[in-house]
Amino acid sequence: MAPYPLATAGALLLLFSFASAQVRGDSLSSCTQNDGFGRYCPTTCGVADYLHSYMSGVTRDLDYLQKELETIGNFTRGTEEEVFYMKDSTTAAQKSSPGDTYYKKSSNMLNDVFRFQETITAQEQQILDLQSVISSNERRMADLKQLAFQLQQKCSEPCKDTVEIKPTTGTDCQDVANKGATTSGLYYVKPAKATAQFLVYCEIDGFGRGFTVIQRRRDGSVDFKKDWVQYKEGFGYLSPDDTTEFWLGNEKIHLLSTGSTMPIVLRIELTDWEGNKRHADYAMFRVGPEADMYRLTYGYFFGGDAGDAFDGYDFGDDPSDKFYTSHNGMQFSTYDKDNDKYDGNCALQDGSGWWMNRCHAAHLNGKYYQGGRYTAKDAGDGGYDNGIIWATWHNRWYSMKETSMKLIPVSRITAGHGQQAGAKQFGGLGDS
Ligand SMILES: [Ca+2]
Repeated sequence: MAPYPLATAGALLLLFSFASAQVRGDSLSSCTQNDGFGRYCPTTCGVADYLHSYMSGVTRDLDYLQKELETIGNFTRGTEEEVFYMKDSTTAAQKSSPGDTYYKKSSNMLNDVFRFQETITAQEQQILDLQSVISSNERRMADLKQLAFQLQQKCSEPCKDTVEIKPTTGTDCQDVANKGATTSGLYYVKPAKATAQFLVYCEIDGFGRGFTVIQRRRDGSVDFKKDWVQYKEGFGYLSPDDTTEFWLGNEKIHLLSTGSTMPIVLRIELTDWEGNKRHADYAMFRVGPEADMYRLTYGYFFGGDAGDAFDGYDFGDDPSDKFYTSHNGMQFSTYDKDNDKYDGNCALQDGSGWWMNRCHAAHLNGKYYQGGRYTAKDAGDGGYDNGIIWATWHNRWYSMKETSMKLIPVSRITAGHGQQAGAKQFGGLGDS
């Protein structure tokens, strides 16, 4: 701050000089201007005039100088304040910043806290997941409880599933019909050679015809892949209203087809997936005894719009196709009893029991295919044509929707249609 008082002192000195000149009575305004200050001996007036001529400039300079000094002074104070602030800040920072060890410790602790937080979040998610599993299990348990409750209620009710078995009996269904039975249903029959009566479904129509049904397919509810004993004894379910699938059994079929002195007709009825119905009849149908492996024989194709598939079918693969797919004279085969004419095992390949040749053009115990059409891929293992086949109607990769095989004495087959027994034309008969 030293320059400030010095400048002030200088200015005061100059002013004092001018004042002194005036005080001595010299009029500054009347003094003749003299350029050469050293050329003449200066008078008080002359000096005063000289000084006066420079005064305003000097005053300006002094004012400027003073302002500069003031600015510098202000600036310096600001800088000092900055420095003090910085010092204070440094001190404060020094005071507030912890020692290295504590800093490390606390940051470690912070990291631990973060880790714990993460763990807790993960565990919370796990808990949520477990809770959802628990509630889903609870729902399932509630469903099961409900189901168990329903079952319990059903079981506590007395069984309503009674089957009416008609009182009339006979050697077969035609005999039953002959004795006056007029409605279809379950009847006991006892063929001539049978040692005991057994239950059959009789289809009795308005013409007094009694068909003994030996096979029924209608919805695929029964698996026809069965062994020798099962085919011998029969399987599936007999129902009084023709709503179930079954194979009556080779032994019973043998007894029914050989017990009568009257020639028997095997009627085959087929329904495809478009709703079309066709049939085929075989006269003098017989199934031999078990000793002859329930061999199938028939006298001749009696007729029917489904065609004579039992006689084989020329699939076009080989000239021998028709011969090797015929069925008359074939023994019965199951997957566990191979009586076919093939090196392999037709019944095993096709998963059924049937009068296999090498192998078949008719195969009514085949695998049930919903919708009818199927491929080698659908057939699985080996891709054999293993559906419910009647090749003279739908030759390949087509499985029937419904089939039935029924027996009736040849004398009754044309009843009610004004045709003589043995007539070969058979369009649309007997679809009851
Ligand atoms: Ca074989």
